[in-house]
Amino acid sequence: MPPMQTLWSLTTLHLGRTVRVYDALPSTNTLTLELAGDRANAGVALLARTQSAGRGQHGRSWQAPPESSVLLSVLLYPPAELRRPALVTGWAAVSVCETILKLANLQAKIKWPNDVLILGKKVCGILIEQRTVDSSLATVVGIGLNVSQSADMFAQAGLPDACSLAMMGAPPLDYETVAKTLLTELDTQYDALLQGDAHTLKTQWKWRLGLLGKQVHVESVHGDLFGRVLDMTFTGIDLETAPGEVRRILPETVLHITAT
Ligand code: BT5
Repeated sequence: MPPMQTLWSLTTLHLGRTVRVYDALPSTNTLTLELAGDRANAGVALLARTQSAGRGQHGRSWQAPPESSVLLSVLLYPPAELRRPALVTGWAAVSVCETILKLANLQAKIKWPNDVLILGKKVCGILIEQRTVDSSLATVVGIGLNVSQSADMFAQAGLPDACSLAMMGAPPLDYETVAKTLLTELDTQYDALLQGDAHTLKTQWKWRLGLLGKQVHVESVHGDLFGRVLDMTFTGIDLETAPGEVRRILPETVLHITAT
């Protein structure tokens, strides 16, 4: 176990009551997954100043210079009705967007399934990993949110489509302040879900995705589909593929959706 630098204790309800802050980790998600075997760790959050092996999906890497970003993972054991990856990702993405609005007064958009963009550039990526522990599903929510990198830093890293809050005109922010605000937002939104209110999150998620009524190209594990988005929920996307013909698509089968 790498040496821990600090321990925070936020006055939240479900997550972030314990935040382990590390100077350096290979990956906050990897260490959080190791903690998932013990349910006493429910709600714990891990924050790193820097990662040596930050991970994206499908073996891709996440790059961030030290102290430039929020590099955060949270461990939860959601009840059965809150386990769907689409919902968990939507909850994290909406919480990131609301945090950005609060701290930087910027409107971010969600790019299906797990990116948050400002003016078309990626400011945040989300990595959800789930493991069965006894009979419950441990869910690790990893969030990388760029705070202070410059355009030059992204160009040098070969990431021309990335941005940070600073680049988009946010006031000076440090990654610790952003992490605390984000954890509080995640907690508030999670509490609403536990109280049975998934409607508010769904409405925010749909608006931030911006796909309702649009003609889209859906790339799914079953192949490509084209049509107009009639509705979106965490359990299905209704796509009008021809006049009067509506297909319901499982969100977890969808790799990308792009407006055409
Ligand atoms: C993601 O994957 O976007 C999820 C990234 C999750 C990172 C967090 S950091 C804390 C926690 N611990 C971890 O080890 N991971 C999580 P994906 O959709 O596969 O996107 C990865 C791609 O985003 C890379 O291949 C690059 O093209 C790009 N990328 C890498 N670093 C970036 C950055 N800082 N900002 C924007 N894009 C980046």
